[in-house]
Amino acid sequence: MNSLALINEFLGQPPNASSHGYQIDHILEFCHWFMAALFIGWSAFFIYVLVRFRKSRQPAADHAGVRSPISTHLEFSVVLIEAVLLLGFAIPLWGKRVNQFPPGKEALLVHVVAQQFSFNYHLPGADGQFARRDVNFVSNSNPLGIDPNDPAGKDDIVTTGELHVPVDRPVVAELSSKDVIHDFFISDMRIAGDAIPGSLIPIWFTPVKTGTYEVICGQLCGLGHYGMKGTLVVDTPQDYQAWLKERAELAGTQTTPPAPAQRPPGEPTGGGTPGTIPPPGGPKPPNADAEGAGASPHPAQQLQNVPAPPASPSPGG
Ligand SMILES: [Cu+2]
Repeated sequence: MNSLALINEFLGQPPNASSHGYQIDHILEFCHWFMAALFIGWSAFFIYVLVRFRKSRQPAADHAGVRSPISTHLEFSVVLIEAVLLLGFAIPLWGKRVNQFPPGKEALLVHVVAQQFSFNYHLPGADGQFARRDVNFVSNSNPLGIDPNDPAGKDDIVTTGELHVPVDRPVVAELSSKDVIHDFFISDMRIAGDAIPGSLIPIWFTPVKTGTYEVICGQLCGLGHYGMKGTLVVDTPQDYQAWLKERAELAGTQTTPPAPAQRPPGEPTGGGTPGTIPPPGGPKPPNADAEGAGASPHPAQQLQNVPAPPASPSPGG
């Protein structure tokens, strides 16, 4: 890091790895030096006043007060410097971040869907088309609710926790949330954005250094917030293509239906996707009653090790 970033480094700011980050670092660094100067100035003035107006030297209060215009000038220059910081640097930088998105073809678009307590990533795959998502399709094996009938979804890539992006290419991350407000924060990229249920909030950055970076949640979102971490891997273009290929192959194997999950003894082995619960009042999976009554031992038998009752009535009659 350059010699102008002493305070940022001292405060634990990791080295910048994005194309716009140095501008943020300059503002941060300047603000810290400016605040340090103000702190030293005001502290010195405070000590001077304590000594200068001590009781032994100034037994009676002076009701006229200060007549010198110096304090007005000092106050005015502080306001001026702050206005220049805000109007000259902070607002234009912010304006650039929210108004000048990279053109669609150039950028890599990824949907970031936050949930308690992880980040899911949805990439469009080779066809560049995102599949439709619907909350009704959400299950343990389909965390984003991707429509299985949408042909655009055949090559889509969904990952949880780890996202790969190529170096030197703008990334547009469209943020949303499945439950509460989270915040997608990558301090090495100098980027953060709230993920709010019901909203799609785009943010963008261009990674300029390959490496592995930490993604954290920047909003207190529940008991597991502290553990809501992910990884951003910035690859060379070759490594990125290899990762895409690997994910596509993995997705291909995942399209075959998973084997039924082993259920704890005594739990009904109904139809439907493992790990999903049929909605209350919805149609019962076939044979749920019969299997529930026949397959699991009678509760009395489990507890007291006595023979099962001779005939439990079958549901049909
Ligand atoms: Cu969170």
